[in-house]
Amino acid sequence: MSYETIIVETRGKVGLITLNRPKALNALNAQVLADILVAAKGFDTDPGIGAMVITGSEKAFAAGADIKEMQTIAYADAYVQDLFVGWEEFTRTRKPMIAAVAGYALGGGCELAMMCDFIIAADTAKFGQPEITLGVIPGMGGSQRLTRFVGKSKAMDMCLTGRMMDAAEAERSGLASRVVPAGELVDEALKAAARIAEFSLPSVMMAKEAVNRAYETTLAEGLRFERRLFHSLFALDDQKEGMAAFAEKRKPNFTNR
Ligand code: CO8
Repeated sequence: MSYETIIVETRGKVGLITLNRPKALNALNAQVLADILVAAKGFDTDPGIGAMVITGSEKAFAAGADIKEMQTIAYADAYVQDLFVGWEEFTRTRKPMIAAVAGYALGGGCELAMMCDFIIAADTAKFGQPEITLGVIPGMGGSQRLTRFVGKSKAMDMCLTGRMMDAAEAERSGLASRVVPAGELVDEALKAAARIAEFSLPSVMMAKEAVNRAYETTLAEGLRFERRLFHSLFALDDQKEGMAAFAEKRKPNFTNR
């Protein structure tokens, strides 16, 4: 499979997607969406892959939706085509997806990072929702996901002033799970993904599903959902293996069954 706008590699059990439109600071156009969806779906259905990483360049994770592609779109077309709805498919990826962010993650770039399961930021990362400076607002979840990540006050600040948040502030406010030196970003993200990929895939996928449910439901419903998933894990060989390995003081040999 050849891609126009991304580089796709596997590192052991980890799928790595690197945005590759350097001249446009990895701005997200229709081709980037098409390429990312094919790559992510391919990894999601590949039994040899346990987790994924998506990253950009040193200068930019992604500087937003492609402004030049967007600027002439008519309202009727935006509405009828449900502009950007395709990105929802990316969020249906079932295996863990880590965003490894260096440099600019602006607008759609910040939104793409937030669509991933967690964000590891380089100390050079800059997050922002600058759409207001273009006469629009976030269009792919920024006003909703950023608010859930960092709370109303900071989300309002970001969406209304269009200011950027540096890596330290992003970690402090819960947007990034950790900050690492820029030169170690991809290795650190790959290491985290490789660790996840060593665990039992069904339990990893259920953990992701359970945490995501916290965003969509009440606490009582979420707790019931978690408990049912937890119970169902006792039907797996991997639960028996994981607990036997602990008792026998050895490494578990998970079979994803
Ligand atoms: N779209 C298209 N081209 C871009 C974009 C973009 N978002 N960002 C940068 N580029 C291009 C520039 O036009 C320039 O191209 P050229 O050399 O042909 O002029 C090249 O990338 C390099 O950029 P700069 O020369 O501007 O580089 P600087 O280092 O001077 O500045 C910045 C870097 C600060 C990141 C600056 O490029 C910038 O402000 N970019 C725009 C950021 C922005 O406003 N992003 C929000 C876009 S709107 C949006 O994302 C709506 C979200 C809706 C949902 C999206 C779903 C994915």
